[in-house]
Amino acid sequence: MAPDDDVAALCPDWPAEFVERYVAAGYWRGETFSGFLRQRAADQGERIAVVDGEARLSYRELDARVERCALGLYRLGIDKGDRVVLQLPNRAEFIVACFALFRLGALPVFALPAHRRNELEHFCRFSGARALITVDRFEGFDHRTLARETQAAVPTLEHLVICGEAQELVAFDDLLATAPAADELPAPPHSRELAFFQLSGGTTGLSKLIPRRHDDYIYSLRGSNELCGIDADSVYLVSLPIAHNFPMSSPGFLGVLYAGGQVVLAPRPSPDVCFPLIERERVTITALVPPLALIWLEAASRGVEQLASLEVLQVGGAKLVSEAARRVRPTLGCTLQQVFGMAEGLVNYTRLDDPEELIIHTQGRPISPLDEVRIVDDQDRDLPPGQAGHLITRGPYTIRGYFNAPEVNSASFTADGFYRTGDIAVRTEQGDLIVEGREKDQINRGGEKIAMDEVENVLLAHPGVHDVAVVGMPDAYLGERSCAFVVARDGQALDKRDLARFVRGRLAAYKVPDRFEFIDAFPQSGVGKVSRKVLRELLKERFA
Ligand code: OOB
Repeated sequence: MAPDDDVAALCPDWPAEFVERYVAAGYWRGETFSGFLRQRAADQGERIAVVDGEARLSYRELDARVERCALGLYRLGIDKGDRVVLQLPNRAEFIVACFALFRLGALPVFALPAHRRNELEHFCRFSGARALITVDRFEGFDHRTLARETQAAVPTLEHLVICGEAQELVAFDDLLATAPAADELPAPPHSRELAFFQLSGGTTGLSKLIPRRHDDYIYSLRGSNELCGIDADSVYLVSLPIAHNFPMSSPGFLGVLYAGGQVVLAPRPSPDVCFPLIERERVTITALVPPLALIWLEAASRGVEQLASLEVLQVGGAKLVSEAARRVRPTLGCTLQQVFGMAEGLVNYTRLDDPEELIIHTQGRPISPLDEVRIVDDQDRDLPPGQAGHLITRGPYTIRGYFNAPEVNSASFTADGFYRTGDIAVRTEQGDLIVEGREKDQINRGGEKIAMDEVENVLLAHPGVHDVAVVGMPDAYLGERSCAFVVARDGQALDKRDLARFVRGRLAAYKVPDRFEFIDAFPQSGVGKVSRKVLRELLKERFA
């Protein structure tokens, strides 16, 4: 799409009656991201906002950097409504770039550092991005080269901005050279306007873009802060990749900045990095996916003195088994908070003062009294408490549709605007939710989502592959891993390592199948569709 297409027109909005309802309830208050940062800088400018390694930025310094960065981007040609793909690890530059784009009304598209050629190209092309902001190298990978390759493939992509060694490209630090004069920046955006795009985990092929607005997202921050006990004295450690919706908004770094608290950035989520940071910065709360929680529990059993300040450990993104949930308080000495959320909106939390058994066995309740959560059967009829069914939802921070995807939208949303989450859940008599499973064609690998057909489509492009089907297999540590069943072309001998390398060059490493199984032909489930169910059975047999 062309950069000057009207993006807003391609993002379904809430009907007027719902806008009125959410405004009347006091949920949508007309605040914007750059507006609240400005306010915090005015109210408590000398307090520390962000800690990145040895660098400590006060609210005043953060706001000043954001203004400079906004001017730098504006002079480069980035203006209101322009999409900018942001692919940065957990560094202060992420937060600066993010708020600078918010200030301009330009729209960040939040890629993860793990994303590779196919994904990045898709985000840039599909959003019609004018710029990509990335890093020189991260975890041994050369992002600068990936940026150049992406630019060669996507005509709209005019600018590449690099954090670190930029070579001939635009250096992020150079963007910060000049402080803007009073009227040098354009008017800030309105709270009802688009603020950014999150990425969907994806169930069919490539990730969809999730349009979020200032009003709805900031409401979810405020609601989360209240339920997570966040205030100006909170210190939040960003352990997970910062661009993901969980560490961004539940309450995440944005919630904590909204409250005037302190955000500490961890370059990696491992205990050897995070435990010393928790001790040094007196961290009070952080968020993990279940496999990392298991690693932290294991590490903490060798001593938890470093974690003395930690009050809350949030775990979400995938189901935490109750045996692990039960170990959190005795082992880490803090309260567990289960978080069942989605980038499309709805977030559920166990409450900090819930009875321990609820915290261990449920995935909590929605943020908002105006979250409408229904558990329905195959005909969308409501089911009583205790009965498992499809979870569908609408509310003051759940989107009404993906960006530029009318067909997907008609399948993923009901006619009256409920989002079909693809999750199978039960609601207890008391209103707590328990996630029982999933109906969507997706593998949840320890919180990282894999759309099976995205991986299949990549493998189908391999010259030796005739056909392929990817299925999930249960795993004690990750919850699920992926297995690709491959039919070779004309009896060719295929090498598993070569297939893995083929996928790794194109997609995020977590999407590379954990296992490859060769098979002569696929079991069919009628109408020529591969039966994943039969393949999963086959996997069980081969494992046994
Ligand atoms: C979070 O967001 P996404 O968009 O990566 O994934 C959403 C999906 C949910 O539909 C569900 O299938 C699964 O991830 N999920 C859980 C879960 N939390 C998420 N399944 C079982 N138990 C949980 N606690 O993953 C996300 C976004 C914001 C906050 C937290 C997680």
